[in-house]
Amino acid sequence: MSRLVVVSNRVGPVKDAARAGGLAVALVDALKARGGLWYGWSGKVDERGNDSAKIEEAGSLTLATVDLAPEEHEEYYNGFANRCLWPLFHYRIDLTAFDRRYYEGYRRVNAKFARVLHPLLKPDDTIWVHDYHFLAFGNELRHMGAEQSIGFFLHIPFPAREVLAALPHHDAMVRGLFAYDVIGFQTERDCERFRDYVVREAHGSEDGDKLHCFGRTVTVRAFPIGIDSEGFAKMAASDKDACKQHDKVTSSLAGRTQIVGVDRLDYTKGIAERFHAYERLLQDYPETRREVSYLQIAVTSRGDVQEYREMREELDGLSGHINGAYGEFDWTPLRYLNRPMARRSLAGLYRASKIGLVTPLRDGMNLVAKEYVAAQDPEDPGVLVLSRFAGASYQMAEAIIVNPYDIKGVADALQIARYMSQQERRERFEALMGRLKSEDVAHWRDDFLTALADVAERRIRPTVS
Ligand code: GDG
Repeated sequence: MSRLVVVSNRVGPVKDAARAGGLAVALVDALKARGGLWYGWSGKVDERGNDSAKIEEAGSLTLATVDLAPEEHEEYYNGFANRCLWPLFHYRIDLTAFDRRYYEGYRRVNAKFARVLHPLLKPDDTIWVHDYHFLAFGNELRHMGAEQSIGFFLHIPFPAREVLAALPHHDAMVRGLFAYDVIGFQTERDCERFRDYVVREAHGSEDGDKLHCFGRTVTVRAFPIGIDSEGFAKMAASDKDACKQHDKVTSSLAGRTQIVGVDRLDYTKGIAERFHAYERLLQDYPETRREVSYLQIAVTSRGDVQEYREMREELDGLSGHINGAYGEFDWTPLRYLNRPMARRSLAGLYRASKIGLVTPLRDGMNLVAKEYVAAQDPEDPGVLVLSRFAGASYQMAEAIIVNPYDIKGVADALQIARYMSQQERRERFEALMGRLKSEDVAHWRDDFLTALADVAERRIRPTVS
């Protein structure tokens, strides 16, 4: 079997992969099984922004990382990736920074990553590139003569044609993607939007799961990412820290129903709308007061981007308002925490919460929805309230599916969840959990790598544009 090379913006952790979550575990497992190289940014910003990789051996796998210079970090990471592609691909054109400097920096850094990796490659390596930080990476590698099989997986949504067209360099970007052999998306909807762009905007043609355009052919398919469902369920039910957290939360609730939300603090996650919906529940159904408790964990991310600072202020204001207006000396309606929680404790927290509230305005997949279900007690499971705009909704129809913009609709869904019978909860849980098990993270990884291997077998070596 050929060596696997994984390319992602951040590398690792390897030692503590189980603490970091399913994706790290899945990649580490595959890298260990085949012997592999994990390559990306070191997370360090260094004046010199070195042009060579730091190599570390971690058992049977190798880690290779590169530092970024301050200007590269600003233009590639904070700039084009997080202030342009992230908002645009999540339909927030209003927050998108269309700055040519960012685009040029992104291209330069993608080329630098390719230049540093190229001499480390072996002729029969299989290369798997992850996410929106590296849209241009495959094309840069091809220009350097790389002939290996290269697959790309996009973790975030692919936007509608008209939205993508707002990006000044959209055509060059999509053309660059055709350097890959397989392009994987989270959902069939993302594939449809990509095909629509290629056929109507770039005048390509489709043939099953193949797309022909720019003189090249790529395989385009949905590979919905999963979690380690069985491992997570086991952790929630029997890990010492998880059980401790579960018991602590349960006793602090004193019989109240807990609603839980867990998100990276990001404007795509719809946290403000969720706070409004919770307030609407307390308003429209006064009997819920003192009977429910909402815990929102929102860990700060990308704190040096202005839009994130503004959102934080808005959420601080809203949570203060809800607690001020509805709280009582012995009841805090909303507990809003910005500190991260250990993964094991998180599993116990999910299990102690009768309602999981996952209402992003747009999300590639959303792993929290899957973790919440996997953590439930099969005999007496909680209810998932899930946004229709999360990729996860296509695999999780037995959740209560909501429109996160419809504040009243979400409040009503919470009320339905509160009163759902145990039998209905169990039926929904069994259907959801069955699918989580068969479509877990190992399935996702193996499915993608098999698709890439199939193409490699039949492939004519691509030419560069
Ligand atoms: C991108 C896409 C796609 C959160 N708070 C804590 C904590 N978390 C963990 C969760 C979950 C992960 O972070 C978040 O994953 P999501 O899928 O919800 O969201 P993104 O970070 O936006 O991820 C997304 C994903 O890539 C994978 O393809 O699903 O659509 O946007 O695992 O549990 N973990 C711990 N403490 C916390 O406080 N330990």
